[in-house]
Amino acid sequence: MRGLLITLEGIEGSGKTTQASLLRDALRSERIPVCLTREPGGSPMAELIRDLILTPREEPLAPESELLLFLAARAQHVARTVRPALERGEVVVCDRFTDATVAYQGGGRTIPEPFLRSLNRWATGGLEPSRTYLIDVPVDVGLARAKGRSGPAGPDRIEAEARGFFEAVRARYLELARQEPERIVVLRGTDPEEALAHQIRDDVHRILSGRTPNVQR
Ligand code: T5A
Repeated sequence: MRGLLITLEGIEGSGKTTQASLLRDALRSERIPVCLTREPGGSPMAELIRDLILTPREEPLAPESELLLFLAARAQHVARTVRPALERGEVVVCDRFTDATVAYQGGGRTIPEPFLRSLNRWATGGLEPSRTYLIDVPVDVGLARAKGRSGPAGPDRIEAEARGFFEAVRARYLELARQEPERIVVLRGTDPEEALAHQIRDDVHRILSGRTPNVQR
């Protein structure tokens, strides 16, 4: 595939969505074809699954069901949005992807990591990002920002988890970055938005000039 898959990860309120759209704007202004997308979601069907997962309801969602819904959304998103954009040669900027499952369902819900990795491979057909920016913030900072942003509907189903859940998610993200330092770049999410945007833009330019192909296993 000719395109490039870039993902942004981090706990709630880390600033992923802000950076994903700043990167999209920067690439667009340079006339580089770009597809900004997100998980869960990113295609009409996957957005419906997103709503199922995140909207708080009376019936609790079992962790196994939650995992399979994230994977169902991912398979649909990859098939309908990500692969077609990569085949058109676009830079795909994706707000969360496979690492989120390892961090949240692995770190947060304690589902074994090898099982999660195998499901991720199956759902994506082995597609992996060329670069991932992990925007790291202390849990208190992230949750305070997320709280400031959530509307009158209040927190979504996952945002309503206890603080310890997010500490475990953050720790697993940082562990992933230690395991894969060539792919995952850790950024300090308490830095100003513009400074972070610069670091990401410079790194993406380096990748585009070297054209690291997408990893396909
Ligand atoms: N999930 C997802 C799983 O459990 N498993 C999975 O496999 C997947 C794919 C999805 C939820 O699903 C879970 C993870 C999540 O719980 P989401 O749509 O990704 O949720 O939403 P959130 O992570 O909740 O996204 P947020 O919008 O809360 O956080 P962002 O995107 O990290 O933060 P952003 O950019 O919206 O910024 C939040 C606020 O902070 C400010 C912004 O202006 C905004 O007000 N901000 C900064 N302030 C100061 N300095 C900076 N550098 C700032 N950057 C942003």
